[in-house]
Amino acid sequence: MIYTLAIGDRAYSSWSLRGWLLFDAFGLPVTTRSARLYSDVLPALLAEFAPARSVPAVRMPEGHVVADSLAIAEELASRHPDAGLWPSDPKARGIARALAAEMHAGFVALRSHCPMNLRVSYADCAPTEAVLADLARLERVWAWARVETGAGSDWLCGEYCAADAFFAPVASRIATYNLPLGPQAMAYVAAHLAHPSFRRWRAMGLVDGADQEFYRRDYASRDWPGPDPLPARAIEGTTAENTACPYSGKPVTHVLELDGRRFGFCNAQCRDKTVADPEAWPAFMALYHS
Ligand SMILES: N[C@@H](CCC(=O)N[C@@H](CS)C(=O)NCC(=O)O)C(=O)O
Repeated sequence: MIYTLAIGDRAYSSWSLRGWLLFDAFGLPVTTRSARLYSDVLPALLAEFAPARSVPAVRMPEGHVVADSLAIAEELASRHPDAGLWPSDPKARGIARALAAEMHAGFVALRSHCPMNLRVSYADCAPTEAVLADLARLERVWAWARVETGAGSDWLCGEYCAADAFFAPVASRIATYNLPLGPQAMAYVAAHLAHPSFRRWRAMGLVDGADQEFYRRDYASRDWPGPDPLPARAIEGTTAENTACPYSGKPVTHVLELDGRRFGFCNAQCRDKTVADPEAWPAFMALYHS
């Protein structure tokens, strides 16, 4: 089954992040096509995914398009019942669906005051009363889900499920804008920032294109509260321990340095996303530990 997913900028498009997590976090292979928000490229891409009006949108193996993150979640869950998009327990499943639906429809004040921006980390964003009310509602439904489902893990309904994927961009906003929540909710945010798929998406988002002016804010900044990346850096030349790219197997053209060792990749994008967060990439880490 070959799925093709249309997305916007990885650093900024929160709905695209949800759509992509519905594949990557559940082991479903997907090819992505991306276009910058607020550019002519996005309408051109969407024209190929007609009648979609927004990203994410998926071209199904049969050739038709399914757009909208919630529809994509339901369709993938129906097609891949063993992938775990929804919990198998009926009660937990109903709660997970309710959480995803509320996320899909709500939290408007939080979403508009704190647009997703994975490239920055602010010390404060002067949240309004409406934003604080959204945060209180998040804490309430997250705690409710844990109590009702008996979830003892990092995630709201047991194993990581589509409801968690729907909250990943909100977790990133809480981190980016340093929003105030209690310890249980902050532990949930930390779990998102450390999730392997989230780290992969953010690593790509840090390097795929210029900053978008629309998302710039003048708040004071602080360090990103997620896991610190290993200290890799891009360097010139093609000399490396490996001759084949760990991702494609093609010849090395771009190199990074980590711990005084040099590793090569077949293009700048693969090298740069690895520099951004080496541990996000299992094939690179296998090479690093070899
Ligand atoms: N309800 C949609 C919302 C999708 C959405 O608003 N996507 C934004 C990017 S994050 C978009 O495509 N914006 C471009 C546009 O509306 O022209 C979903 O759940 O997928």
